[in-house]
Amino acid sequence: MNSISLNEKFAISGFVSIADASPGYPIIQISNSHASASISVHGAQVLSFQPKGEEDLLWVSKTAVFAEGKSVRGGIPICWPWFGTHPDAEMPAHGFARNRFWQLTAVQQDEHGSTEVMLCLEDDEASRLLWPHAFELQLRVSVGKVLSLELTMVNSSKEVVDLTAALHSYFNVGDIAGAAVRGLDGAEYIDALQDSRRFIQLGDVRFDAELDRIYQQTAGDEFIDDDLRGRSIRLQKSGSNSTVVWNPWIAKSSRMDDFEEGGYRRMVCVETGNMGEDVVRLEPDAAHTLGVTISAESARAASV
Ligand code: TA6
Repeated sequence: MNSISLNEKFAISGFVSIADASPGYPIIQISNSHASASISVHGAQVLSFQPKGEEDLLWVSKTAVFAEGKSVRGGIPICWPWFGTHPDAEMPAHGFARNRFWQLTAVQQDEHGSTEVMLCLEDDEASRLLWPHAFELQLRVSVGKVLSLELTMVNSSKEVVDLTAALHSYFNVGDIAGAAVRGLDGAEYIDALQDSRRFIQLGDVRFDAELDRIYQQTAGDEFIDDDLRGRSIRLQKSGSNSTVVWNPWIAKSSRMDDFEEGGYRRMVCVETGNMGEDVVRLEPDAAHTLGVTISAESARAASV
């Protein structure tokens, strides 16, 4: 993977350039009239999205590692073809798509001044050792006033496959004490910290300890309210009927070398996906698209 050749093929002067975060680890840097953003070709992982006049909506740990085989701690890792741990402990958590270099296939400016980036991943000998099926993944990212991601998964195999997946988004908050996730009131969730027992969400989700929940039957808009910054981040979903909310808090985050000290106070994961009972079953040659649109609005406007 060579950022020099990628630049020659895909750079757009004044809008898109590609440079290495570490040798052989290209990052796509985007700056247009609406926002700036960055996307690593490894894992097709959006790392930042900063609309003009806003602080970055995404969080990345200051001690994140940029190396093949491991997703960057933060941004929007892609969990596929399974979410969470695998029954076989030898298999990587959250699948393998986030741990590999993808192919950058297209970069363009659209008529509204947004920047579109397409990346894809197909099965190969290595992937088939982990998951014995032919597939094609395509991620379309649009960077404009809002950030849109569309992950299309194609079952190129001759078998019926069951998939779980997530756009595992880490959002930037001023301080976790003043953060809340709104839009899940009344939803049933599976609590990963209470032996996967089920509960009903009452009101907004607030944080005062480790929290790790899979909310089911959640297809509507969700909001991350950030009191300190006086803003809300709105999530509009497509192809998703489940949501994970996660904060590792002190003990769990301190056990992760790539999680900066105290970082748990400045982030919350609200993950758009097909998780828990929201399994995607694809017949041969069938496809599914999982999408999220992320935007910032002032908290006052959002509460109207
Ligand atoms: O989405 C929540 C979760 O499943 C947590 O249980 C935690 O494991 C988190 O994902 C991060 O997983 P990772 O493998 O990226 O450290």
